Amino acid sequence: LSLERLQAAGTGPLYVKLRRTLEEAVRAGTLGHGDALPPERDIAELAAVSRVTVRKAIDELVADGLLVRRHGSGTFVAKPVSKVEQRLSQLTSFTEDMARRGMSSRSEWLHKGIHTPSPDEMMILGLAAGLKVSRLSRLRIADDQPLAIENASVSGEFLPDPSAVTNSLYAELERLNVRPVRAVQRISATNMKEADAQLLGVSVGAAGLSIERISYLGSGRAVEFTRSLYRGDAYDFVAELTIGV
Ligand code: 16G
Repeated sequence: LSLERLQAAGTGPLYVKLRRTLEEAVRAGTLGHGDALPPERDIAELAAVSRVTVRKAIDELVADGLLVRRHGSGTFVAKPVSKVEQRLSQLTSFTEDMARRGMSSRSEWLHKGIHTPSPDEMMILGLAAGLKVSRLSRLRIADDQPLAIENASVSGEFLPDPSAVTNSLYAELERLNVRPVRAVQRISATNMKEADAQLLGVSVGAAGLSIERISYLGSGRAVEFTRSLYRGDAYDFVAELTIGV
């Protein structure tokens, strides 16, 4: 980043030239993926431009997804994410999905506990009065890339001890003979709020997919009610369609 670089960056307003210079630095590897950008004040001084110009150039690169702004820690070069393509017709677990792709998966636990159910959980899981619910919240990571935040609620009748789930929830449900065989999933668009963006390593306001899954046993009883937030830049959900009559 220097005055000379900026002058060599073609024509147009200063912030556009600065944006091009920063893009070029990432392309050339001078700024590596995950690297922190120098403070705006330093960039302004190096390139001999105003802080308003720096802010504008950075804002555009954040909107493009090349840079990520994290509150309290600065601006970073985004890590490119490899997209996951997931079929919408199969009831699989995250662990299985990733293993099938040859990727390693792990969870960073945010919460595991037994609770008195909320009215939503009570209704959706069809809980009898007095029954508890096991809640499991975690950040799901594949090949060191955070992909989703999942908040699962499972009827206490089927999963009395959430601490028994160390990695795969479905593997534990299978062991307990209550692995779901059918699920209904709802996907909607959302923008990331600060706390979630921080966990997923994306900018506040980045595109996300909010996914709700309710899964059932063969008997029709609901086992799991999971609300997840997936990175919009990391997932393609693919459904096969057949002609309807
Ligand atoms: C998937 C499911 C989630 C389920 C989890 C179990 C979606 C949107 N969600 O991530 O509902 O709880 O798999 O994964 O697909 P696990 O067995 O690896 O813990």
